Amino acid sequence: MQTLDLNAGANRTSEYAGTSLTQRVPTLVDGDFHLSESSAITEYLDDVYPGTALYPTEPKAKAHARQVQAWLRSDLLPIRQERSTEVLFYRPSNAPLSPAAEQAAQKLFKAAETLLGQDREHLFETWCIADVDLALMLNRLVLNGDAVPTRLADYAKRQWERASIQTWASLPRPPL
Ligand SMILES: N[C@@H](CCC(=O)N[C@@H](CS)C(=O)NCC(=O)O)C(=O)O
Repeated sequence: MQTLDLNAGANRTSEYAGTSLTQRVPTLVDGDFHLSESSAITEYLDDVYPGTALYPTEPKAKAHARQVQAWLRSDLLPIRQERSTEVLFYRPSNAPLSPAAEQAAQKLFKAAETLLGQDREHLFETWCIADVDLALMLNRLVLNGDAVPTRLADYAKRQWERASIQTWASLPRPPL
């Protein structure tokens, strides 16, 4: 695995452009095959490599997992803006949530509660990559100290304890 310093523009070099159509991270390099866009990467890895399944195999559950991922990446913009990933990797924000972000948070909680019910450990029968997306969105709030229903905060914290997530979360990062 190779990390890039985005603040230093390492993704805008011609060398990186040669491997990444989008010049964004993440990009997978698998031999002479190059692929950007995280959902495309996880679907490719699931199709090609054995090991821990990233998506449910049952078609309807798989479609719902993709639905969760696509929704979280295209909606809830005020949360993504006001609780950026700096909250996850560097430090909390001390600005209160705007009314628009509060509204987005309520929408997120309602959807997460519907998906998880009262007692589910994961979104589907077993862990899948959409659990990471949902936990990441919730943790923008949880790790910042914003109010999150206990059931959802517990789910997000548990998901964050997963070894692979901890490996990723504790990668060295350049100072801000
Ligand atoms: N839709 C893309 C988004 C990727 C993305 O936003 N990457 C950011 C870092 S989290 C990035 O590379 N930013 C640098 C830039 O756009 O110049 C995906 O899911 O992979």
